[in-house]
Amino acid sequence: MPAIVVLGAQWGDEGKGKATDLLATTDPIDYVVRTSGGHNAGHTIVVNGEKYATHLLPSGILTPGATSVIANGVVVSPEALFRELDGLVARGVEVADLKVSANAHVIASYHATIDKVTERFLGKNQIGTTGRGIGPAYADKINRVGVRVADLFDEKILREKVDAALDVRNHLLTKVYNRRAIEVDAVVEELLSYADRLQPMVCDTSLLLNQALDAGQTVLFEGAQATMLDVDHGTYPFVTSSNPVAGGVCVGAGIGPTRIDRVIGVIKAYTTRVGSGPFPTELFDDDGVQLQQLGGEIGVSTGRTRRCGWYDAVVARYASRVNGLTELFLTKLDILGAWERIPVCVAYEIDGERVDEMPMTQTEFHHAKPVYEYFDGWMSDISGCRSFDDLPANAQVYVRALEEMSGAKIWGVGVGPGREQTVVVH
Ligand code: 2SA
Ligand code: GDP
Ligand code: MG
Repeated sequence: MPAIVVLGAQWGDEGKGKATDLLATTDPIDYVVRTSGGHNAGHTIVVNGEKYATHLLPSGILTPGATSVIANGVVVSPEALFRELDGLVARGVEVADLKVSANAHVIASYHATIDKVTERFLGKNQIGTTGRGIGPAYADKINRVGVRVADLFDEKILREKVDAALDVRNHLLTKVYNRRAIEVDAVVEELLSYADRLQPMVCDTSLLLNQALDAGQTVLFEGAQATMLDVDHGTYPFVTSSNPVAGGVCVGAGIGPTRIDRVIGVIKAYTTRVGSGPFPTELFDDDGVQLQQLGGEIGVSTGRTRRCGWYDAVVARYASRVNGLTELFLTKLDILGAWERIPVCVAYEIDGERVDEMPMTQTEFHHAKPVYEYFDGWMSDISGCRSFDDLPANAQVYVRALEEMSGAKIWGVGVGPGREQTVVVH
């Protein structure tokens, strides 16, 4: 199976890091690749009880023998990149080989400044971004005034590009937001300070990955954020500024769609979301608080509390459809061991009508009320289960029911954060 995509099927934090790590340690993987987003991601991996978090780096950085790749679709903060690498090295981790695309766009500190100022300006309409400068960096890219990794190696070109980018930004900052202008010299100096260390990692990652696939090597594309945060297919405008869906992998890595063999959607046995935006199954009662606490639902990058709700099969079916999922990996089933009765959203009621698929407009989605079906809980600790047959009968029924209503086969179930706490279903 040469090309495998792992992506988020809900609003993020489904356990993509764990799924990637699991795949990379059970089968030999040659490359682990990030294709979208930046250091707004937070992927947790637990190995032998030790917890690691990756943000900009692919989780594969912890897998000996695999080369990690940050491909063209990613927005790269060199400061965050080296901080993360140094943090892992300081913990004694032997970091894998890392390649960075010459075409990836660069996040400078002013992007984070603009991100935060814009959020403050939006007030109650704010997106709830991670404040990492992701949106402003993608905006520069689309406005064709972005700085790319390759530009860091030619000071003259770098200065021209920063100058062009700040032209518009400074007008907005000084005239609309009433802030000080950002100085070209300071940005150029900041970015140049990373150039020497970055240069040996930089290459044409599209060529590298296509050659690897031609040679029959295995490439794992690790998603960041998730389907419902996709700028085209998510709950716009409450989304991130990239395409975390499967189609985004081709654009973000420079490979063709015919290359991809498996698309695995990672999905929690319940739902969480960080930041603003609609969330039909969100709970505002004790169940929500309990899911948040038992599930340890706190943002890996920003430490924000995640909003919690029941499993939403409409979202799951939508994710299966827009990503062409071949499989689902269901995580955190163990967390549901505390409930006697588990609701699952099977459809929505929108303005008095039952709707079985994701509604066409955001207005309808904002009005969607969950229609629940109820399942008997198993009221036990399943974190020690290692095969499907080990799971209590009610947990097996729950998994099979979710599979039936979610549009893709479930190949694995997470019963704890550890690499080994997994049940393979098929
Ligand atoms: P941004 O910063 O422009 O990408 O924010 C836009 C929206 O995307 C959401 N977003 C995320 N949602 C879940 N997890 C993310 N990563 C971190 C984690 C989040 C954290 O793994 O925990 O630490 O808070 C992530 N990154 C972006 C964001 O909440 C906005 O709704
Ligand atoms: P990602 O962004 O999709 O990689 O997910 P995060 O790392 O942000 O959040 C997922 C959290 O769930 C992490 O703390 C994981 O260690 C944890 N996790 C993943 N799978 C399981 C599971 O099956 N059970 C439990 N209890 N925790 C899990
Ligand atoms: Mg996360």
